[in-house]
Formats: sequence, structure tokens, C-alpha cells
Amino acid sequence: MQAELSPMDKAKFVAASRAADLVEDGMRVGLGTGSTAAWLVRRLGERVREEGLKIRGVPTSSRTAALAREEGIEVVSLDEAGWLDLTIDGADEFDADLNLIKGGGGALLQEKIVATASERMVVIADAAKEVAHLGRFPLPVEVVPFGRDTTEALIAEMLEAMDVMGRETRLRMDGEVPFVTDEGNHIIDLHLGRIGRPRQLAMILNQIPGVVENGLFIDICDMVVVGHSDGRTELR
Ligand code: ABF
Repeated sequence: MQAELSPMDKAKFVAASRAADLVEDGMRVGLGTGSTAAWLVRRLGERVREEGLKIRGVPTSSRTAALAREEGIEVVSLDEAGWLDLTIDGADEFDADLNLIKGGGGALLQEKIVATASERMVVIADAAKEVAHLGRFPLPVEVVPFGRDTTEALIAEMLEAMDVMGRETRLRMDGEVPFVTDEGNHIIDLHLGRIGRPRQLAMILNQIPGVVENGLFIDICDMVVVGHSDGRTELR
């Protein structure tokens, strides 16, 4: 399988494969969204079929739910599973404190709910996701459609007040129309360049009434499995 993968896909594949070994029989497992997490779901599907692994999977998006079912993994809702043993998910960026930017795939709200409901949260990522400072990747903020433009203006005002560099906000579009999340909300991407105080920014963003959640995952990730295109993996 690994032979024909592109270097980037190989990095994602090896990170996902190593993380899949953390999953034990009987676990309730949060299943992430994105291309790296898709490799995890496929590997767990193999283990279910070949080893008879028994897990209950809680998907973090409708896309992941469909893939998990295709792979023969038992899919349950978060409320059916209750507290989870382990969540394995991708990320757009991670720093030395294991703080993350997530949500490039538009599922940050469900991903954060599932990750927070887990005993342990492990990120799988190719090496390019490791950064000294978060912010080069646009920070997704999930907002309700009602009064969205006003919410966007309030976000811009708050960024100015916090003297955050960049400060450019952009509504995420799906062709000609706003991107709509599984929960029916919109995403505003913040092009900040560098986030000096991620913890404070995460807290202040969620004080704005129309903001549902943001893609800064602070003190949530317990470990990162980093994949390299030469097949090596490292733990952070
Ligand atoms: C999801 O996967 C998102 O939170 C994150 O933005 C994305 C990363 O995607 P990929 O693994 O394809 O780089 O977890």
C-alpha cells in the first residue's frame, strides 16, 4: 500500500497507522475528520475485519461517519457512547505546547465536543503541521447564520482591540454560497499570520454572542503522532 503513496500521503499514512495501534478492544473511540484521520479509519476497519477488533466509533463529522460505516466499524452517537476512551483526529497546525488549530475541514465544533469528552486526545499529523507559532493557517471560527455580518464586524473590532496582527476575516464559501457546517452554521476564517496569545484569543472569541466555537484547541491534545514522508514517525 505504502509504495504508491505520494510523500505527503505516506507521512499521513504512517502517523495514522501508528496511532491506530493505540486502540484496544472494547474502546469507545472518537474518529476525526480530514485526510489523515481517513487513513486512521481505514486502518481501524482493517483491524476490525482482520483481528475482530471490537470498538464503538464516534465520528466527528458526517463524512467520517459514512467512511467508518463503509469500513465496518460500529458507529454510535456521542450520547450513546458517553465518555470516550480515546479520540484520534487530525489538525491544521500544532505548536510545542500541543495547542492546535483545527477546523480546516469545517467540523471544528463536533471535533472539539468529541475531543473534550475523551479521556485522551491524540493528534495525527504530517510533519508540515508543526509550527513555532500558531496562525499561519487561517483560524476557523464557527458562527450562527443569524446576524453573521455583524458577528464578523464584532470579531474584527475585537482583533483590533487585542492588537492582533493580520486581522483579515473572510467568510468561508462553498462555491457561490457560504459553507454550511453539519450543525447548519457558517465559518469565518481569520487570516492572522501569527497568534501571540492563543489562550486569550480562544477565550475572547467565544465571548462574542454570534460565535459558537473557534478552531483553537488549547490544553486538549495529549500527544501528537508526527508522520514523515520517509516513513518515520515521532511522538510529541
Ligand atoms: C480535521 O482535519 C480538521 O480539524 C483539520 O482541519 C483537518 C486536517 O486535515 P488533513 O488531515 O487532511 O490535513 O481534523
